[in-house]
Amino acid sequence: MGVAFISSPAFPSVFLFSLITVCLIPELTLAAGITRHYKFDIKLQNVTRLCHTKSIIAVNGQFPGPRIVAREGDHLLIKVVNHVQKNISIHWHGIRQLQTGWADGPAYVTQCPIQTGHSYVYNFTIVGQRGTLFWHAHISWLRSTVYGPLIILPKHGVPYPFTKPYNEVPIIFGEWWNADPEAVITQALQTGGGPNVSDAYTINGLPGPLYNCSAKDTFKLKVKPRKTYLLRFINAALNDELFFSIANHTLTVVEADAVYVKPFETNTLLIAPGQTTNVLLKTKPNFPNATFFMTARPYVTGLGTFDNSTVAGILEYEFSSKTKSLSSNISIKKLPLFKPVLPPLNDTSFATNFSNKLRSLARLSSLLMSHKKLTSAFSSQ
Ligand SMILES: *[C@@H]1O[C@H](CO)[C@@H](O)[C@H](O)[C@H]1NC(C)=O
Ligand SMILES: *[C@@H]1O[C@H](CO)[C@@H](O)[C@H](O)[C@H]1NC(C)=O
Ligand SMILES: *[C@@H]1O[C@H](CO)[C@@H](O)[C@H](O)[C@H]1NC(C)=O
Ligand SMILES: *[C@@H]1O[C@H](CO)[C@@H](O)[C@H](O)[C@H]1NC(C)=O
Ligand SMILES: *[C@@H]1O[C@H](CO)[C@@H](O)[C@H](O)[C@H]1NC(C)=O
Ligand SMILES: *[C@@H]1O[C@H](CO)[C@@H](O)[C@H](O)[C@H]1NC(C)=O
Ligand SMILES: *[C@@H]1O[C@H](CO)[C@@H](O)[C@H](O)[C@H]1NC(C)=O
Ligand SMILES: *[C@@H]1O[C@H](CO)[C@@H](O)[C@H](O)[C@H]1NC(C)=O
Ligand SMILES: *[C@@H]1O[C@H](CO)[C@@H](O)[C@H](O)[C@H]1NC(C)=O
Ligand SMILES: *[C@@H]1O[C@H](CO)[C@@H](O)[C@H](O)[C@H]1NC(C)=O
Ligand SMILES: *[C@@H]1O[C@H](CO)[C@@H](O)[C@H](O)[C@H]1NC(C)=O
Ligand SMILES: [Cu+2]
Repeated sequence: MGVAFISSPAFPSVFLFSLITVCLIPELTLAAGITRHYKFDIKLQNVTRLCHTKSIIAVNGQFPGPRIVAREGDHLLIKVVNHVQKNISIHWHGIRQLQTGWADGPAYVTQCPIQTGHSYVYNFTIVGQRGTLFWHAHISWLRSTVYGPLIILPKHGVPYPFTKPYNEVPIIFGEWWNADPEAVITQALQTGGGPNVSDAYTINGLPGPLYNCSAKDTFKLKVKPRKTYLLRFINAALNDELFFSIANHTLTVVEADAVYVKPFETNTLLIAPGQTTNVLLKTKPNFPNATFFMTARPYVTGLGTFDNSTVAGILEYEFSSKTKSLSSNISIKKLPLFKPVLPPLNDTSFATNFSNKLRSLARLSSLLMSHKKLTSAFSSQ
């Protein structure tokens, strides 16, 4: 839209610009958000995966950690209390931190880490962002267990620019090590070799039925037919880009990194570590007498060793009460029913295609959004 102003005659463009400035600024200042308070107690927690019980560092006894939910324009005050024998800091991944750089969180970059027995209050405002982001520890490899969703809803009264979802579900990818991840990175730094790879990928902390001793730790997404679900994807894996797909279902990408994108359909997502994306899932019109696998595994082209395993979760249609008895018979034992086909681990053409599409549609959408804002500001005069 900048181009349109430049190409119009000088006087009207100056006039239009000042008019827009006049009507946009009050909008920005009046829509002040509320202050939301959270407390994060960082403690040890026993967790068992793949038949290994470990003491991990976790927030408020939860793995993955608690959800932060706020609206665009809200202020967040998050008190982080460190009860463990490690220095720690929390990064609010993707938050722009306009004029609050010290609240960003990377240890030794924007702050000294929070030491054992100490606390720190992160104080920042969410400006001009809405969608899904996440938070995680930002020192050494503590982010392997210290992470959780940061959900930013649009301002009050502002709808999503897509079908209102029936339900919203965060889907967080992570990695699980049977060993202590701190020992893994310490060893790698000492030897100079690549760090040992993870033993599993996880969906919402659960490795799923394709790993040994893991079927009971499977993420299940229970859905009703003929509904639209908003899936809030977060890749909190340490270093791996991941392909993801749900058997027999198409996904519609509507947002990436807290920026709306012009919606596009795909059977497979590619999500880089640290990236987030919102996706609509339209469920089938009739209850299919089946469950569906959703799987993720990495996209890799390098030569080093990597975790090439596959995490699976299950998409399950909820039965009506009439068929309840049948529902109890559909168990993990009867799997697999339908499995998605993911691209080969080294499918660079898919990866390039997907990233280019995402980037160009995000740019297009932000142009359209700002154009819409300007025209509505103008027509309201
Ligand atoms: C974890 O398990 C160990 C060994 O069973 C136990 O001593 C410890 O208290 C547990 N820690 C927590 C936080 O529950
Ligand atoms: C913890 O942080 C303090 C302050 O930055 C530093 O002096 C200390 O060496 C750190 N401890 C460890 C184990 O890194
Ligand atoms: C948070 O920051 C705002 C603005 O910078 C300030 O007015 C407020 O007092 C701070 N709150 C706390 C609890 O530090
Ligand atoms: C890394 O893997 C090697 C080979 O399997 C093993 O000997 C070593 O103990 C592992 N390191 C850690 C920290 O688990
Ligand atoms: C699972 O266990 C079986 C039998 O113990 C073994 O052959 C197989 O390699 C294991 N699979 C994985 C993924 O660890
Ligand atoms: C799922 O897809 C497979 C392979 O394309 C097809 O054979 C099967 O009928 C589909 N099932 C459902 C319930 O859509
Ligand atoms: C649903 O599956 C059950 C168990 O596999 C089968 O007995 C039943 O006939 C199926 N119903 C339909 C409508 O396909
Ligand atoms: C995964 O990696 C292991 C160990 O490097 C290798 O033996 C196996 O063939 C690989 N599997 C796939 C599907 O690439
Ligand atoms: C469920 O399974 C049990 C035993 O496995 C069987 O007795 C029962 O008839 C099944 N119910 C349905 C509705 O298929
Ligand atoms: C991808 O890996 C396969 C083996 O799994 C290999 O045959 C193929 O050449 C690789 N493609 C690229 C572009 O590296
Ligand atoms: C790349 O995207 C184009 C346009 O969306 C599509 O026609 C083509 O099949 C895609 N190629 C791959 C390898 O996915
Ligand atoms: Cu981060």
